[in-house]
Amino acid sequence: MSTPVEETLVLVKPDGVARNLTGEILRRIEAKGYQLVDIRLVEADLDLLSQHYAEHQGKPFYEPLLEFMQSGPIVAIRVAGQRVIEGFRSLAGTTDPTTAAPGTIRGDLGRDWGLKVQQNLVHGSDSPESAARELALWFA
Ligand code: RTP
Ligand code: MG
Repeated sequence: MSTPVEETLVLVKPDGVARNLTGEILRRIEAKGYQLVDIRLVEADLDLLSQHYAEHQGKPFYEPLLEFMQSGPIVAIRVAGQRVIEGFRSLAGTTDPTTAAPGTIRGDLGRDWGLKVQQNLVHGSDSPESAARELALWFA
């Protein structure tokens, strides 16, 4: 039995775009062997972001998170491959960039900037259900 190809949504968040790390992040995705299927530069509005982050509504970091995600352009990427959803989460590293493992995107390239929200360079869908929902939002 073969492993089916799946798709995930990767976002290079405004901090990653502003720091000119989009190429480095794409390089890591391609070097891992995943396929770039579609890519676009997006200025996300409140409507898109509140749908994207619906699960976090009411949490203390929710408002700063939406503000941060509106602070500049985002690169949205549709990425395909076998087990790419968990594979990209592994490439990204854990949420807090200060302690994310070296070798990961967040661990190698991210840090705490003393701001109200973790600016951690990338987003990756966390399940097949999230991936389908988020890809429909960002690639409508
Ligand atoms: P993402 O959804 O962006 O891929 O990140 P994640 O699964 O690792 O983290 P999640 O828990 O879904 O949180 C979404 C984003 O909110 C920001 N955050 N800041 N305490 C904080 O300052 C804090 N907690 C979460 C991060 O940007 C995180 O990626
Ligand atoms: Mg998440």
